[in-house]
Amino acid sequence: AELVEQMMDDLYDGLKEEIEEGVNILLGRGWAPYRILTEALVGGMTIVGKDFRDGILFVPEVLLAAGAMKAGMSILKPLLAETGAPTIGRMVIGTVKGDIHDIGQNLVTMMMEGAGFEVKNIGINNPVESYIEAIHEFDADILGMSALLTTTMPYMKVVIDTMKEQGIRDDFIVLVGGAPLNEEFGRAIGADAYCRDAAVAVETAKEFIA
Ligand code: B1M
Repeated sequence: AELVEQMMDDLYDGLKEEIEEGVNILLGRGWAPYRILTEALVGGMTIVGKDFRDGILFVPEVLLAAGAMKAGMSILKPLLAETGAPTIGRMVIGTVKGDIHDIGQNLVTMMMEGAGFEVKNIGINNPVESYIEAIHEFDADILGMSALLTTTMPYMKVVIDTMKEQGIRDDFIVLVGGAPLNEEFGRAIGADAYCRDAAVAVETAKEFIA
């Protein structure tokens, strides 16, 4: 627990190598990769988020914290994907136009892959055309969209409305997520479900695929 607190501080300070070291130590102690992710890394980023909101941290510091988080995640990624689960579905995921936050959707990608989904992560700042091209090209069952800003989350509705216009809305399961969303928003824009976190995204995807 002391190490986890230290790692939260290190994440706050954007110390990439210390985070990598901490992840490896916890793995050595037998911690499950998912536990390390949620308790040390996401836990640390939550504190960063609060101080960012309160004007104590600024973009450059938060970028360093994000870099440290990504370094920790990349150690855990192969371990989460290593479950050997058979492929159960195909998903395209991306952050919406105007939004460059990608840590959450990278985490969702890792967890979905670990659960046996094939995932095409199309990155950040996606206009509707990119989503639609990707779901066709990848022959996806599921479209996942992520938004972290109250100003970008309405764009999810643009994507869903465009799918409706093209008559393809019901060919895909549409899941949405990101810190400012909630269930009501998901329903209002016509998504199939809102996913609070990566674990819920996996459970929800499995339910819809079954
Ligand atoms: Co930004 N930022 N940021 N930021 N940033 C927030 C989101 C903010 C809440 C911070 C704050 O004020 N407290 C705030 C938004 C306020 C609002 O809209 N009401 C904010 C702001 C204002 C901004 C800028 C405008 C700041 C500025 O420039 N003045 C700017 C906007 C840039 C843009 O996008 N156009 C900006 C920039 C940045 C950085 C570049 C510095 C950096 C991003 C780096 C990166 O992603 N590569 C950054 C960061 C790191 C954050 C916070 C601190 C952390 C986000 C994060 O990675 N969390 C964030 C504070 C916060 O969220 N409380 C903040 C960890 C991650 C694992 O959680 O992304 O929520 P999350 O994902 C979760 C779930 O939400 C869910 O599962 C994930 C795992 O459990 N989920 C999904 C997410 N997507 C899903 C998709 C699914 C399913 C589930 O599909 C099926």
